[in-house]
Amino acid sequence: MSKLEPFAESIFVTRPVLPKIEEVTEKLKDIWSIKWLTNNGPQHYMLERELEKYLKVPYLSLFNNGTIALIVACQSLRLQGDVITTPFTFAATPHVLSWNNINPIFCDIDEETMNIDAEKIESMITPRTSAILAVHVFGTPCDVKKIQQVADAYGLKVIYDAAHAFGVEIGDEGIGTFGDISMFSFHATKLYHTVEGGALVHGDKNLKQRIDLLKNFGIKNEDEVVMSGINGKLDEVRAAIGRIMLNYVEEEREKRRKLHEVYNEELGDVAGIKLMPKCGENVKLNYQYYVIRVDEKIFGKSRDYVYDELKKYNVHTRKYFHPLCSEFTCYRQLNSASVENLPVANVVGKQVLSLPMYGDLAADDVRKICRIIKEF
Ligand code: T4K
Repeated sequence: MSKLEPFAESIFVTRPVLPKIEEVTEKLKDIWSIKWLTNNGPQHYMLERELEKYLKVPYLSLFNNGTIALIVACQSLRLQGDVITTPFTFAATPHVLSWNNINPIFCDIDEETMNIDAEKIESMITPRTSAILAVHVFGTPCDVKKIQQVADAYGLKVIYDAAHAFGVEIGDEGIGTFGDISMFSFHATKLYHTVEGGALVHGDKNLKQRIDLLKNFGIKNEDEVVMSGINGKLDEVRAAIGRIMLNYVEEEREKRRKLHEVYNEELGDVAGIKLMPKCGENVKLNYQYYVIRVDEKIFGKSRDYVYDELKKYNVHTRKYFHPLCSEFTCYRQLNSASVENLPVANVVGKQVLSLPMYGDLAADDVRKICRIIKEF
């Protein structure tokens, strides 16, 4: 260990943004006064409209979490057979496919963006392929143009897992306007949250009707159940918290942008540490995560060494996304899960490390974390 002292209190990879408690109790009074707790109440209705505006999308349906939302997205587009996706993502992404009896087909990732390699998708398409499920990993937009071109050429649907990409824009367009459907997660660890929650967004009015039926057991009215749905509803308390949280999101984004700058300054010239990809000036990012890649050959220490040693300083980083989904016991027998098929993902998965990133983190603490890393 170096001369630097461990942090007195644990520094986690992230901390949730919390609204003032008085604001929450104020909103709770509204809910209490009308005794409407869930099932399409006024908070739910208003949050849907407010989020449509904020995310610049035509239609939005709220959900109780992002995973159920993504399961419903597959159902709403009647996907079947195989869906091409990335192994470099959270477990939820391939799991929603297998929960729909769809086979995930893993495609390798781009070395720079860590998103699905759009150039490789075409070679994975077979007559069984029904869609592409791509992820805007760490909020970096996928190559949406190329993905749409491939999808159009083969008549495939495109779903974006935009769990990390709340508020990201390309040009002036919300990230949720690309593909057939996008999913946002509003989990407590996200830039914007409703404690637990999520949403599907798209541009098709009929699809909204179908999605809203699917998330409410398929109940059309008191006399008719028209499809086999699920309970994906977001309750009024969390919808109310979501409405409050919308007032916090820009301030939080700006705080994180500044912390990104501090990390970039401190780690920018460290040999063997690769920073997050640079996006073009037309991309508005959300700075939700700060992720580095440790190249052991150049840095001299492995990612796992950095992770373990930082813990001794009370800094709790995360290896998002290790293991790769293709390494999970439930998927590793798939042909597409082989290391030969996923050479880039298998290297990146051993290098990535998510460093602490949340608005309340002090810039001096970021500098100290970087000094610790540099001393390794
Ligand atoms: N697709 C993608 C690409 C995703 O990343 C995710 C979720 C989904 C789909 C599914 O969306 P949801 O169904 O979750 O809406 C966390 C989140 O639980 C998960 O939402 C997220 N991705 C994933 C990347 O991260 P864990 O297991 O790493 O979280 P956990 O509990 O270890 O929390 C991380 C750190 O945050 C803790 O060390 C401390 C801090 N924390 C966490 C919680 C929950 C707090 O300070 N307070 C808290 O309340 O999965």
